[in-house]
Amino acid sequence: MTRPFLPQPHDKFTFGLWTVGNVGRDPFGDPVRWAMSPVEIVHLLAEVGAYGVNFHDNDLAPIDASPAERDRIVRSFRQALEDTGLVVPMATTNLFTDPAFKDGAFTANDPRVRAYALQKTMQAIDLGVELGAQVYVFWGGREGVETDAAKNPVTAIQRTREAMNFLCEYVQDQGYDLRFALEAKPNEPRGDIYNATTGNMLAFIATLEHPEMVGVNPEVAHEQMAGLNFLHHVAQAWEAGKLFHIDLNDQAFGRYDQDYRFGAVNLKSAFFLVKFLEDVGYDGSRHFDAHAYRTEDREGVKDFARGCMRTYLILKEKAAQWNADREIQALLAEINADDGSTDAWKGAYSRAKANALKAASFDRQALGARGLGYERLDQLTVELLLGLR
Ligand code: GCO
Ligand code: MN
Ligand code: MN
Repeated sequence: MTRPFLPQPHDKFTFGLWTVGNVGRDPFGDPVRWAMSPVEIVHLLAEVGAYGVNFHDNDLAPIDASPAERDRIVRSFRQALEDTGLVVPMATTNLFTDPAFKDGAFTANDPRVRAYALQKTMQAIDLGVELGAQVYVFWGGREGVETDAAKNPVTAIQRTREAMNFLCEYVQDQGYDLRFALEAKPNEPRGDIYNATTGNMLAFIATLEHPEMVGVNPEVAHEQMAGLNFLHHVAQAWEAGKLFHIDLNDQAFGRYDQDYRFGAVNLKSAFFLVKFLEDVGYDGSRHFDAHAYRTEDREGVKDFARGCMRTYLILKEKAAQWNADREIQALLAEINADDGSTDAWKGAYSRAKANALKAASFDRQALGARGLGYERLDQLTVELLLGLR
């Protein structure tokens, strides 16, 4: 059980500056850890074996940094990347911390805030691309409301579309090789956030002027906090060719935004998620958007980061074991057995097929009486996860 499960570059494990750099502030308590500089964070991530580091514009340079200060910070960050070999696959904009964004950014009622948000995003895109990012994440942190008296939700959708169309054109105009990934979240920090689920985002993307440039960045905790099945959202995104990025963490249903270590709460869901990503051959970043418990010091933060990657790799091995397990596969074959008796009605519609199907007879009672063996299948899965197979 002490096998290393060492992360490799091809695993594409990434962390945000804001994740391992989280100082443990919460609505009730002050920071419990010293803030690390971006350079220190890069070295910590290299030490634990991560492949890449992502950032919000203001994780790197404070919002009020002078141009000279900003250049100095970017230079030292770039040097740290060179020294460690870490890459920057993704970047994003902080459109939620500053009080200017208290009513949202692209959906704010004040047109000056909306213009400022576009300006800030273009500058952050420039910075991200400069450091190598190929995916740009949009998480609508404060794009929402506490009261629907404040804003018509249709207006919010239209404003978001206008902003995304503008920014897609900006990227094309600059000749950047960059794709956008929209990240849904149902609530927190706003009472309700627009485009609350990955499914909402997928429907929204189809209404954009350059839908091919835009995909999603689903996050485990975000669907789970709404009581939804995260895997099903990821699967829909994948099937639509829109899984551009993924945020891995964990979360108990009905709680505050917990951002726990990957696999810390819902191990079985984490297993099926890893199995899905590996089975379909998802080759984007596995980004851990989580942070260490507030109880942890610097060593505990490393334990947290190593734990995220280690759990992923263990589950990946379990997935391979599941796929190779004779009993499980035999059950699956039985469950999916097809005696060919319905072949004549399969596939695309034709009037002849429809008429033949309408005339066919089925033994409804036999269909209903058949046991499917899912109890056994699930128990085998549980025992495999518990190390008994
Ligand atoms: C959250 C979000 C953020 C975003 C980040 C990158 O719940 O706060 O998950 O961590 O992922 O802003 O876009
Ligand atoms: Mn989150
Ligand atoms: Mn996230």
